[in-house]
Amino acid sequence: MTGTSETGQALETPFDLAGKRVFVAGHTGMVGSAIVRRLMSEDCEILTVPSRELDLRRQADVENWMSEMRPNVVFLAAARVGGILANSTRPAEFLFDNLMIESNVIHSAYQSPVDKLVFLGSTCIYPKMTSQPIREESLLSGPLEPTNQWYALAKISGIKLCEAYRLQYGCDFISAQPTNLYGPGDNYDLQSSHVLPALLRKAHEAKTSGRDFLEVWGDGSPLREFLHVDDLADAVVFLAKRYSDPMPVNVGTGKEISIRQLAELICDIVGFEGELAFDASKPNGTPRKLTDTSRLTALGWAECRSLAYGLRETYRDAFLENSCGVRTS
Ligand code: GFB
Repeated sequence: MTGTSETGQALETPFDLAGKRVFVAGHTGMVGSAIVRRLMSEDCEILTVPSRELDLRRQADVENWMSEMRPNVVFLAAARVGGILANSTRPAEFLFDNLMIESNVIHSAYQSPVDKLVFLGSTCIYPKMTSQPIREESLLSGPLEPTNQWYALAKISGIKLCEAYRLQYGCDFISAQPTNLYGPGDNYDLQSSHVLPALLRKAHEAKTSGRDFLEVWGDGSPLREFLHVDDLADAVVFLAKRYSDPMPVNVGTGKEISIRQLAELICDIVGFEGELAFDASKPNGTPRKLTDTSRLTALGWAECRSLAYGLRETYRDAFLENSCGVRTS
């Protein structure tokens, strides 16, 4: 099917992944590894490269690798990521690393040339205070949340790079904005992790060590939306095939939960019966971040796991079965 985008650009949908050489940048991370798992059911050749062999922050190396490997499709999931503490205490890394990775991969994808590129952003690109649920049109309509402004600015640049290369060179580069993610391959290091893996680990350790409280950062009031990473991977592969437009697409569940409720749910799943102890010296971050997913659902995609189901599965399969989140490689 051929159509026209909001900017008048010709669209080619559905885009066929069959027989294509598909590069997943960031394949060892939580998102990249989920995309690789999802692509295994597509009739395509998956290309990956470990970071010790290719540092995506180095322009010449990326250009050489891309011109040698000639991928037809790129999923750009490589990024410096982390939770609220890592974001606010390592601003240079979050800004510099992400800007370099995006610039190098997107520019060399244009040079190669790559037929389709899917850039993975984040819902933290949206203003701290904006109408909820958040529509894609809210981008750049107000100030960012200070705790993750560095990461957000880099991700906004990635979205704009995709848009710019589409406008100037006609590249079919799109971007998806995932809400807060969880699932296999998550980071359980308490200094750099996101809230969900941190609370799973802390609740598990509190239970096994007989402690009577679980420390929860902030006051428990912030609202967040959580999406299983395998559902995200399904959505981005869906978008690669069905979407061709400069407007980013939110990927979420459209359902929110407070941090207090999340902590209670995790305690229930883990079987920890102690009290919640809120640490107000830690930041709350953005008060609410619920995505409007109507652009994605109008295309025909539906998220499948409930949070309670996905959390049980993650605790059992990704945490307990995997040395309680301790990475062995
Ligand atoms: O997941 P998180 O680190 O990041 O924190 P954001 C979410 C909320 O959970 C904050 C609270 O209000 C935290 O204070 N929280 C409670 C905890 N206990 C804990 C804990 O033990 N560890 C952590 N980490 N948080 C991230 C951005 O924002 O969202 C990233 O920093 C990214 O850049 C990601 O965009 C999607 O949800 O606030």
